Amino acid sequence: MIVQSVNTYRNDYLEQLLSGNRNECSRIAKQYISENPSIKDLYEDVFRGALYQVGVLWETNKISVAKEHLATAITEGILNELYGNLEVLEKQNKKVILTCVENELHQVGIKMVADIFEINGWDTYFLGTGIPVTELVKYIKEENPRVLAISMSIFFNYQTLVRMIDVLKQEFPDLSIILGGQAFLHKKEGDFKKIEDIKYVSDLYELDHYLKTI
Ligand code: B12
Repeated sequence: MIVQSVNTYRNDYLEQLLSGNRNECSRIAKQYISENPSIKDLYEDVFRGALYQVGVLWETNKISVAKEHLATAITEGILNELYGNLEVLEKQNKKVILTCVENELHQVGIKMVADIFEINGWDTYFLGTGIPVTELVKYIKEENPRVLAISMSIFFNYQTLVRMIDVLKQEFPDLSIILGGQAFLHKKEGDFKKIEDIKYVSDLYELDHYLKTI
């Protein structure tokens, strides 16, 4: 039973993020979890919701770039802090590598994705941003993962993603690749024609379902 509403949590969290109060943000996150022990809800409703708000405030010049950086850094710090307390299901003996399309700098979402794999008993290899595809290919050969998860936030990176997928499909025809990120959120018919055969997963709830199927 959630005593406070999710909106209250999100607004409080956002307010503390913008004041740069990391301790208070951490307290809010822990209080939320004690009332509703769902990491997915915390990540989606509180963290993602607050960071999307940060994006709107930044885009409309209501907050500075410094505040946006601070908000992101605090949230990443809290993800790391919570990581040690994640309740993990039985180990699956399956590996996933997680990364972003080349040139992409947004890594918070894919970091959350890594945690959901982790909770589901997977061994996760989170590479973050800035991995050239040649290096990724080498690493996949070393680790031989069951799944490769790629995030893309900026639609501008689409052609890079297409080239990346071409290389990966040639090198690893049997590798399961999944895609996600807000570049796909407002997709219209035909936008992603060249990668239509690659599985797209919209959020952490859908990811959880997907993980029950493989
Ligand atoms: C923080 C931030 C940054 C930071 C990122 C730092 C970091 N360590 O990640 C920095 C400062 C680097 C940055 C830079 C830029 N940013 Co920025 N940024 C943001 C901000 C405020 C938050 C991003 C975030 O963490 N969101 C929260 C996460 C949890 O959400 P998410 O990524 O969508 O992830 C969720 C799902 O999509 C899904 N998911 C994501 N990936 C994957 C992958 C898989 C496999 C799966 C299953 C699911 C999945 O899971 C998550 C949970 O549900 C957003 C605002 C916003 N709306 O998000 C703008 C935003 C994304 N940025 C934007 C822009 C324009 C830029 C810049 C171009 C600005 C500039 N002029 O330089 C650059 C581009 C840099 C680059 N080459 O990538 C725009 C993008 C608009 C668009 N869609 O084209 C946004 C929306 C801001 C805005 N309103 O204008 N940014």
